[in-house]
Formats: sequence, C-alpha cells, structure tokens
Amino acid sequence: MSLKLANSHEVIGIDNLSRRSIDDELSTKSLTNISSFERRGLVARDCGFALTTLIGDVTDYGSVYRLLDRYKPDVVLHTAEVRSAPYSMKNDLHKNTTVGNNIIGTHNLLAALSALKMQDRTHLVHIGTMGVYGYGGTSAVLPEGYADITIHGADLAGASVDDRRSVLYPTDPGSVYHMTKSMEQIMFAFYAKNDGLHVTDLHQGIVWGTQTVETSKDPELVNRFDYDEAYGTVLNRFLVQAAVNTPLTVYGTGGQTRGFINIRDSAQCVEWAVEDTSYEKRVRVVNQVAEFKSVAELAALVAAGTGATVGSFPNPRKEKAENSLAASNAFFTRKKGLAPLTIEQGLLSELSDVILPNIGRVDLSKIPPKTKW
Ligand code: USQ
Repeated sequence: MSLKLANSHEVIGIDNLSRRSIDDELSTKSLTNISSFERRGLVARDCGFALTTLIGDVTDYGSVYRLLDRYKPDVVLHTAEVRSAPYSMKNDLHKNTTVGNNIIGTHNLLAALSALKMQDRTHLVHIGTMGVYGYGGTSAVLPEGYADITIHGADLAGASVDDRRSVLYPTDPGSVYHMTKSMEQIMFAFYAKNDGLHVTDLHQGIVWGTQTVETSKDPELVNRFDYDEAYGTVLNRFLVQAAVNTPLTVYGTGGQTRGFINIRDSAQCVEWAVEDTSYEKRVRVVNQVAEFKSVAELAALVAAGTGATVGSFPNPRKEKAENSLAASNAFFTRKKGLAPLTIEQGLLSELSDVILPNIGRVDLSKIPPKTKW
C-alpha cells in the first residue's frame, strides 16, 4: 500500500518484510524490481518525503505497545496483513499463518490503543475488503457496512416483539483471508463501543495499477506488481498473459463480478478517510470501490485492447459461477467527489508503462492456477 506522503504528513512505515519471505517461499518475484526496504526509505527521504522506516511485527504485542506509546500517532493506517485469498487457502499451515497474523495483529493494535487510552487522539484506519459482504449474488445495492433489520421475536409470555436494529451487514467470506477481515469487523465494533476507539474500515475492491503520484517520483519507489497464481489479482494477471501471448486464464464461466479501484484512487481515498475524523461512535465502514466488472468483461476488454486470446480454466475456487454486484460508495463519491480512473481508460498505459518494460522478468511457470479449494 502506498501512503500519501504529501500534505506534510509525517509517516512512520513499519514492516516485518513478510511479503519478501513469501516470495522466497513461493519462488516468486514482483514483475517490477523492488529495492531493499532500507533503500526505499532512503530514496523516499531523498525525494523529500518525511518518512521514517522501521522493522517491526504487529504480532509482537510489546513492540506495538511501545511504538504507539512512543510516537502517539494521530493515525494508524493498518495494512499489516496477509492479503491473498489463494495463499490463505493453500493448506492448513497457510490458513493458520493468515489467521494468526491478521487476527492477533489487529487485536494487538486495538488492545494497545485502548490500554494507552488513545481513543481521543488516534484514528485507526484499516484496509478491509469488499469480500466481507461476499459474492452471494444479491441484486440489492450493498450499503456501507450496516443493514437495518427487524428481528421478529416473542417475549416469555409469547407476545410478539419486533426488535429493530442497525447491524453490521452479514458477512459471507469466500476464503480464510476474507474470513479474517470479517472477524476483524467484529473486533472493531467491540472496541468502538466499549472503549470509544475511532476506527474506519475501508471495504476495498480489487486494486489495479502500479504507480501513485508519490511512487512515480523515483524508479526505486515503484510498487509491487504480482501476476503469479497466489498473489496476482485477475486484471494484473490478464495483462501479463496478454503481453506474453498466452491465453487469458478465465476461471469457470467468467460470470464472477467483482469491484475494482485504481491504486491512485485508492491512495486518494485513504487520504480522505484518514483526514475525515467525523466520529460516529461505532466503526465507520466505507466502501472503497470505483466500478464493477465480471471476469468475462475484463477478459473481453483486455482482448480487445491487445489482441489476446481468451482461455478457459476449470474454476479452482469454491465461489458462485455468476453473481451480480453493486455497492454504495456515497462517502467517497458523493461526499468527497471521487472521479475515478476506469479500467478502460488506464488499461493500455499499465501495459506500456509497467508490463512491457519488465517483460523479461515474467516467469511463465507461475501463471497456471495451482491453489484449489
Ligand atoms: N480469477 C480468474 N482468473 C485468474 C485470477 C482470478 O478468473 O487468473 C477470478 C477469481 O476466480 C475471482 C476473481 O477473478 O472470481 C477475483 O480474483 P482475484 O484473485 O483477482 O481477487 P481476490 O481473490 O478476490 O482477492 C483480491 C486481493 C485481496 C482483496 C480482494 C478484494 O488479493 O487482497 O481483499 O481482491 S475483493 O475481491 O473485492 O474482496
């Protein structure tokens, strides 16, 4: 995740370098060349960003507590999670790693903010996922986090009682990774209610694109671009497949519809979320998504722009073959005025600016789907 370092924010970036160890584990590497953590920090400072880089692990409670106590940040932007659905579903050990890191790490942050009584000082902003709602196929527009429901019950004497509530929208995760983000929602709701913590959970769609305004300032600041079967997301994968002339790996019917957002818009939304401290006395849930496309529509767009062949693979995932999807993004679109870059507008520049200059780094053996659940 690229942080907005503009607007004079002073940022401390803390990393346990786990994404680099996962590359070693899977024998994968980003299509873009990623410099060492130390170099990236140095280059960012040379570019004028007020960035301090530290090695740290969110699952180590003592260090989380000490860091929060020492720096007393206005905002904690929490991205310290294992973030791939296929990786989380490889086997029992990967399930445990994902749950252990995401649940313990997130709880450590909440417990430390509460113990240090930082509720009036620190805003916790978390990158969640649209996958918390699930892709069950409702045609109703998904709200931003909450559903108004009526429970038709009865009291002990048998008289009917209608209990009206606004509850977190029912979750329907499709992988252990998405399950952890669903569980984290409950933790945020509890700490907001019990301790008054100020938490924003961004339900983000699939991010595409590589560069933000900040990362474009030096080649060594470029973001990762993954195209392998575990960490590569669908559009990244299709673009690389088109560039190396291999059929696009559409899983199943291609009728799976998902939400998407460009990385520049994602960074802009994070900045807006961070700076908007209007307090709701409950976890604020915001949908961070710009457009909705089915896998087949994406493949058709990539094929039309590049001449690629659309292939077909048996779906390695347990997911609905086809679903409709629409979600409110009132917060970013109506309140903040987001005017997003669409996939159609940005597709070919991603190919020419990012993929083709790195084409020699593509490892064809990493493309076919291997993780099945
Ligand atoms: N798909 C294909 N062919 C491929 C790769 C994927 O047809 O080669 C399909 C999948 O079956 C799925 C859809 O494309 O139906 C999206 O898959 P994905 O791998 O691009 O995205 P997903 O597993 O949903 O997860 C990604 C990120 C995760 C983020 C999530 C947002 O890895 O961190 O939370 O997108 S969302 O999907 O909105 O929940």
